[in-house]
Amino acid sequence: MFNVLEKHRLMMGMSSGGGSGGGGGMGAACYVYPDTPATPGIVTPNVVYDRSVYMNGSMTMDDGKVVPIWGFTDTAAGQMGGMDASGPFPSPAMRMNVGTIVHTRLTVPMMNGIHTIHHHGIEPSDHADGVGHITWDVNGTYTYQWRPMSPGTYFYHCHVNTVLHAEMGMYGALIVDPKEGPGTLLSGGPTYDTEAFWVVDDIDSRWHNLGWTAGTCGADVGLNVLQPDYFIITGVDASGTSAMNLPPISANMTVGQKCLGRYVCAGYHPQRVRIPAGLKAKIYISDGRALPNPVSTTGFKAISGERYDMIFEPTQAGDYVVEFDIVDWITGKVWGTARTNVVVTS
Ligand SMILES: [Cu+2]
Repeated sequence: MFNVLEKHRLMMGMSSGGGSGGGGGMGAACYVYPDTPATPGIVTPNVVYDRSVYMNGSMTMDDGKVVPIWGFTDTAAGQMGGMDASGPFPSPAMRMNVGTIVHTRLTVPMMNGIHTIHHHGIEPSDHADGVGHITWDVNGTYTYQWRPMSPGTYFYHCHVNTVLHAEMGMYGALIVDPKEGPGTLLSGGPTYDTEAFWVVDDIDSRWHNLGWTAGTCGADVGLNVLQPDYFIITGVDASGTSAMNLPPISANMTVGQKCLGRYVCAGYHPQRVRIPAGLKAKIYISDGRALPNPVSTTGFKAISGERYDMIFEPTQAGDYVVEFDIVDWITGKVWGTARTNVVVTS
């Protein structure tokens, strides 16, 4: 794990990778971050989300294995941040109506390295985008100012050493409602009665013992090889039955109601979604943009960061199991399947 000496080296702009005598990069900074500036053009927000970072979280899988997890805490709710702090997984959700002026205040404790918050799909101005290196990384406090303009399902995540930090669990839901608020998917309709939240992720537990700078100094730490051994939905091991009958991952509804499935592909391998025909699923929004014409579906393939908002209007009672195959991006092999269900009563 990251230690004080490494931190000092990083702050001094010295190489910390590969021990002594490694080839190349002698004296070159392998990870330098500028001071975070003041937020330009800052105005009074409608809503503020206070976030810090935890790096001592964990998730216990169905087989008893404990996998280290990092994420964001909601400090306004009293959740602490820090190297020794734990917190919720996934990170606390953000939810607001379109047009809301939002401030995300990220505070990274000194010894927690550096992190950012990228509001995926929102497309704010550069200085609010949270993409490390391209804008700036945060060690201290920075306020992201942004304003969502399209309803739908999004997510936020850390964008520092992204391949690792997102895998470690540094993400949370970001839901944008139309001006009517929750219960309406798009302004003017359609409406829905219940919601299911499916953040589907593949976990390679070997990666979860790496330090936060792993790979950033050029060392090969294996981040090009993802061999997932756990398959989760919204922070629950979903290889077996743990994610069944577990709202708000699964959903309960009656015939005549409408259920909204909010799906985020949060893994790295492509995912093949399989939806029972009896759910009569229709996709209304893809990646935060309303489709000109809703599309009926019994399944589709998604890749990292994609989101789909779909409404189910089943006409018959039943226990409908929805499955997500994790498909190797090169070989097409199925690494595993995550499952949950929508229970429809008459
Ligand atoms: Cu991070």
